[in-house]
Amino acid sequence: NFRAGYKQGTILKKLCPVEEKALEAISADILRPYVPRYTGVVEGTDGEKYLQLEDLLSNYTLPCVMDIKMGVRTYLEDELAKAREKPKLRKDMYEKMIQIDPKAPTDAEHRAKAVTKPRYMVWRETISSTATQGFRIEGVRRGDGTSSKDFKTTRTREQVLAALNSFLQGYSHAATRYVQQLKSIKATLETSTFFKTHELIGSSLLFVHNDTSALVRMIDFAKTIPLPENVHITHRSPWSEGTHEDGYLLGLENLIDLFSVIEKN
Ligand code: 4IP
Ligand code: ADP
Ligand code: MN
Repeated sequence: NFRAGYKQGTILKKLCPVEEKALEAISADILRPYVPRYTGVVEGTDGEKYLQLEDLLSNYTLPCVMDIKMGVRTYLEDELAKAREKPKLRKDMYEKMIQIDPKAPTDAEHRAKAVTKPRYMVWRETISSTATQGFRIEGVRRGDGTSSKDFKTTRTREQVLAALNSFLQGYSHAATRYVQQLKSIKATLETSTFFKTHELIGSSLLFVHNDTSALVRMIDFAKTIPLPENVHITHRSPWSEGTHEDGYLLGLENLIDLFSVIEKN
């Protein structure tokens, strides 16, 4: 999905029209400083189209990196409707499910050796912190170059706090900077036209730090879509089908709270 950019300080991400539209809208919104700079569509050496984005890691050698997926819901309402009309059975998702918990599928799902996408996505949301806290840790890369995606069952506040503490271990300056930047992001979201008019599904916050600096940026707008006309969301209330609520602010507030706890220790 990603390749090295042609220009120093940029990377290329495989073009997705939904994400292209979102990045264009963000370029004209007050959210712009909190998103990697977007400098248009370019063709890769493979002939495919790519979004040219600021490389958030270009000023760092061996940075610590953490991807946190935001929101209480990770699939589009559209995907739910499609799965109901024309259920598509996913063997790959069944396999991912039993690798984590062999008892998770129902008897019928075991017989089919397959599950639908919403079924898998909802299950992932409930075994992680997504459903209750509005975010989940997707992966981290540590300063020693090792990385881990082993957070699928990191669910409770205590478990998340332990994982965040471990990410920040040895970088005592970073927690304060993260708290400050998350608070600016929250304040900006609360007045952003883009945020008012879109639901943000499957979008992440990317945390990057080393010994001397730390940054947080909003990334991944492949499932960030305009809200239907006359639909307004709080980004905080629980979701039920038709509301389009995404839980982004709920997750952001919980994250600010957790980083504040770490900052004070
Ligand atoms: C993945 O599940 C992630 O949720 C992907 O989202 C999602 O892609 C995949 O759906 C799903 O299989 P695991 O993380 O448990 O492996 P992301 O790319 O944001 O991490 P979408 O396209 O929904 O974002 P499929 O349908 O692409 O397999
Ligand atoms: P996908 O839609 O394939 O999930 P994302 O946009 O979520 O892609 O990015 C996946 C990973 O790539 C992130 O977790 C991060 O580590 C890295 N990444 C994404 N955007 C950038 C960027 N602008 N600069 C540096 N790394 C990035
Ligand atoms: Mn992603």
